[in-house]
Amino acid sequence: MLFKHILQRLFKATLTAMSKFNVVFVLGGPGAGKGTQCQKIVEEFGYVHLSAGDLLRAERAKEGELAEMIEGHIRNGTIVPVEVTCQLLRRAMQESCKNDFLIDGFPRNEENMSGWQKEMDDKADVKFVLFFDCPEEECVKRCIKRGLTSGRTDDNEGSTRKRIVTYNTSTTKIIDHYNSLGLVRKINAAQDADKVFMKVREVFSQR
Ligand code: UP5
Ligand code: MG
Repeated sequence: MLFKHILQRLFKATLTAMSKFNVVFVLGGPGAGKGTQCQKIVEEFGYVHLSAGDLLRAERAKEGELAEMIEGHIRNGTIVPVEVTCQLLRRAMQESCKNDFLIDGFPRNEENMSGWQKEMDDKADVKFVLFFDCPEEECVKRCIKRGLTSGRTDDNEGSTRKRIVTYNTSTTKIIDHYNSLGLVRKINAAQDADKVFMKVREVFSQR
């Protein structure tokens, strides 16, 4: 009887684990190289890349009722309410019909993290956090350079510096939190992109 009960519990736990999404959060300052490295991870390790920023920009482009609010936050480097971002992420995850996700640029603050936990803890397992560590001035330089061609309304010095303030005041706490759980894989992002990827590859190969 006890054996049957244990088997049933084991079966149920296995089914739950199998049906959950696997998530790697990808964090780092503006221009640290999150998107660049995610593309490489997709090519080599077959994850689905979901950039929270890209999803918000796509939502803004629809010019619906959220567009103005999203644009205000992007331009000021502040953070869109989690209900909006989390819903976009969840929808994209479910529509992809895949299981392994790189979630790039989220969670950025405590509200993001608690909103994610409330909505997604029973649907997704956060395997680890890939953290691209890049000096501020290098971040600014990269974003300004990209601004020459990107068309992004936040790729200018003023918006980039505001994004850095938000990153320093809000996002670093989230990285510290996951670090205290032993979940952060820190990569030096201030080197050539291929060299950065060599370190990223080591992290994913260990899995
Ligand atoms: N580059 C990349 N790697 C390089 C290297 N090793 N050496 C030299 N150059 C390198 O790279 C940036 C630029 O640097 C590119 O030109 C690249 O070629 C070059 P990229 O890979 O794009 O860096 P990334 O870290 O992705 O920078 P990004 O600007 O996208 O980061 P942000 O975090 O600022 O932007 P994001 O799109 O995630 O968010 C934008 C805004 O959306 C936020 O400020 C916020 O207002 C809002 N947002 C939310 O509110 N909530 C969210 O959950 C997410 C976003
Ligand atoms: Mg990006």
